[in-house]
Amino acid sequence: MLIKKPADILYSEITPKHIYMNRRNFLAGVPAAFLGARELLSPSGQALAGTKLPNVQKSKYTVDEKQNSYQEVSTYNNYYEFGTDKSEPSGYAKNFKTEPWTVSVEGLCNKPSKFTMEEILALAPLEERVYRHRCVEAWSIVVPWVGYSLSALLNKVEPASRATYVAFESFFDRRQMPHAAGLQFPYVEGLRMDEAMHPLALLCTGMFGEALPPQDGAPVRMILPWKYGFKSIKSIVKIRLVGGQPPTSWNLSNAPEYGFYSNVNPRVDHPRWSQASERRLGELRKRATLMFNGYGDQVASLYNGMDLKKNY
Ligand SMILES: Nc1nc2c(c(=O)[nH]1)N[C@H]1C(S)=C(S)[C@@H](COP(=O)(O)O)O[C@H]1N2
Ligand SMILES: [Mo]
Repeated sequence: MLIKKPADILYSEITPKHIYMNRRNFLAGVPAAFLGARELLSPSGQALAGTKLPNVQKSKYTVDEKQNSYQEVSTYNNYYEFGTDKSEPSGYAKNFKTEPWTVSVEGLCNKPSKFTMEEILALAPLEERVYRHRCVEAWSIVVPWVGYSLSALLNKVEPASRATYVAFESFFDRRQMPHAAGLQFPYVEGLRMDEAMHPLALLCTGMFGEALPPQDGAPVRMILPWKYGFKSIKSIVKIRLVGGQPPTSWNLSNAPEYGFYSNVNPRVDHPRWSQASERRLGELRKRATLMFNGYGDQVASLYNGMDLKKNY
C-alpha cells in the first residue's frame, strides 16, 4: 500500500464520501444500543467530522488525567453562533458547511497567505495533546485534542517585528447560523504575540484522533489551556498580525466581567461567582482550580511583573 506523506493528503480525501456513506448504511442496520456515543452523534451530511486524522503523534504537552468522553465533549458546548444553551450546538451545527475552508493569515508580516484546510493539515506534524480546559463558568473537561503549535503557522507568514498582537476571527453566516445570539458576530479573539507563539497555544483540527465535529469548532480552532475557554476561538477564518491589543467578543459584550488576558486564576473571582473551584464534567464533587489551570510552570513567566488582578 502506498503511504502518502501529509502534503499529498487532501482534506477532502480524509473521508472519502463512499466510505462515509457505507459506514452510514452499515450503521443504519445496527440497533442504537450497540453503537458508541460517537456513532450516534455522527451528523448527517457531515463528511468530515468524526473521521480519523492521519499520522497523529503523541505530544509531550499532555496531562496524565482521566479524559472526558467524546459524548461529554461533543454535547455540552459553548458556541453561541449555534445557540446559547450548551445542549444546542450539537444539534444546530449538524449541517455546518466546513468545506471548502480557508484561513487567511494577514496583517504585519512579510508573506500574508490564504491557507486551504489541506495546507493547514499538512503544515506541521499533527500531535495529540491531552489538555485541561476550563470554562469561565467553572466547569472543566480533559480532552485529547489534535493539532500543532500556532507558532508553526505564524512563522510561515514571517511576522514583522511591529506585530505585537494576534487577532482572530470566526466564520459567521446568519443563514447557516440562524440561532446565533447573545454576542456581536463574528466572534473575535486576541492574544499578545508572545502568548500566541507559546508552544502550548494549540491550533486544533481534531479531537479523539478525529476531525473536529462542528459543535467543537470545525474545521480549525484555538485551544489555550491556561486561559478560560472563551479565549479558545472556534471555526477560524482569519488571523491578523497587528500592532495593538485587538477587541475580543466577551470583553466587547461585558468589559467589567471579561478582560483581555482571561488567564485562569482562582484568586480573582468573576464579579458574580467564585473562580476558586470547578466541576469536571461527569463528576459531582468540586475540585480546586489551579493557577493558570495548572500550566503555571510553562506560562507564568509570560506575565512577570503584571498585576493579574488588574489584567484579568
Ligand atoms: N466562535 C466561537 N468560539 C468560541 C465560543 C463561541 O461562542 N463562539 N465559545 C467559547 C467558550 S465560552 C468556550 S468554554 C469554548 C468551548 O469549547 P468546547 O465547546 O469545545 O468545549 O469555546 C469558546 N470558543
Ligand atoms: Mo466558556
